[in-house]
Amino acid sequence: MTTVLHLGLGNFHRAHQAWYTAHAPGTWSILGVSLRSASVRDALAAQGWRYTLAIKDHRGAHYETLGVLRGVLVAPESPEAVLDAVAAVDTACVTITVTEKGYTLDAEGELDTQHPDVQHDLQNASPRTLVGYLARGLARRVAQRAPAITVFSCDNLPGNGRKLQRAVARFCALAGIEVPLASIAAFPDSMVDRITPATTPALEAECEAQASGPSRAAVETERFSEWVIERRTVGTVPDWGAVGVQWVDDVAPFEQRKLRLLNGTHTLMAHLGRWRGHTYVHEAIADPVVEAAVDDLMAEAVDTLVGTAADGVVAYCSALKTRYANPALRHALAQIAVDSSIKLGVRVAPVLLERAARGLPSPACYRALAAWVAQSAADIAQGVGVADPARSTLQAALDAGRSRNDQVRAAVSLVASALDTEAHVDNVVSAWPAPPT
Ligand code: CS2
Repeated sequence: MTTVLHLGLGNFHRAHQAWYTAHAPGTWSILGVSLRSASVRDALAAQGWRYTLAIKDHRGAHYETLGVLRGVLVAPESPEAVLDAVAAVDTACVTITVTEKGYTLDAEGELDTQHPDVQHDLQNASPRTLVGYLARGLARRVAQRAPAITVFSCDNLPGNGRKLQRAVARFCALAGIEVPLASIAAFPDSMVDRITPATTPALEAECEAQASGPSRAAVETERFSEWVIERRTVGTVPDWGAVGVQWVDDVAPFEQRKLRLLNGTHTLMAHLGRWRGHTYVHEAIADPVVEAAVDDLMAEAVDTLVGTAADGVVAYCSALKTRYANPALRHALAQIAVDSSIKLGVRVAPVLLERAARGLPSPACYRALAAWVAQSAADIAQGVGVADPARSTLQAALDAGRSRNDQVRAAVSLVASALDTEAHVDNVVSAWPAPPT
């Protein structure tokens, strides 16, 4: 048995990398680590770590039971076991899905040394952050003379593997941990794609009624799936290529296309869609106002794609809209809206800034930013609040007593400091969404 250690056992992992690993040739199993809560571990433990994946498209649903997990560790309960797992000879490679904020990076994409959890981890042997676990776990791996491993970053960040490697190296330097990082681990970049809503009681009830496998912690996803990984590995890794993974020399064009077209329009819909009274993606894309805004943002993003990234982009955009319209998935806009101050910084701001540098106007990018500020202000005014790492700053920025210009200036500076110049602020204010009728 050969183990893939996975850090961040959310739905996306269970729909994506776990599916590829379950279908890869050979006998692979996954040891999952939840970095925060015990709830998924508890649900999965009660059913022998098996779970149902409901794969859905316009034609209907197909239920698959995945038995690839062999256990789950909850990091806050057993940090030592997690460090041991990073170091274990049996651990062939590591995959990671911890969301953008889990990388604890600053606006420049470097380790955020001011982050309270990073500061905690620099001083303490029991980590709280992904970077702390990797740095201390890899040090243990070196001490045990275990072979080098590949760490696959699978989150929506440009240059995700490289960023993680730099963050771990910086952490080691600051913590005085001596790890020859380049010889103990490889950190390839990767682009991952599969739309995966959060689990709901309705999905569990549906699986209970329709599927033959267990129903708790079931995951629903679309049929479409893509994983493009930089060909830069050490040690043993599953033959994911046999089940559809593309190994390439440069992931950047794939990740740029996906982040700017899919994720950018997702974040736009998350705010403009809710502003217009919608709850789910398939409802938002059926609204002509939202659809037009999506088309415009795609067109602005397409202008920034060059070389391989631009290949087949018209078909790519049209396939995206079919995926959004998938009526079988209940993909909540509120789920996508989470952490928007970070997401906009990698999904929309680069398009806007590249276009501005070329003297091109970007009304659709401004519309996306305006929809975010407007809907976030509405959420705060209604007492719903915003789920965002910059929550307190954002709440203060969007205080109802401030002028719209001041609100926008303070909010967009959280996304990228280059956006708080007056020209951008005025353009965002002018792109304010019309009140829903
Ligand atoms: C979404 C992504 O929640 C979000 O921010 O944009 O999770 C998106 O569904 C995936 O990247 C699709 O691969």
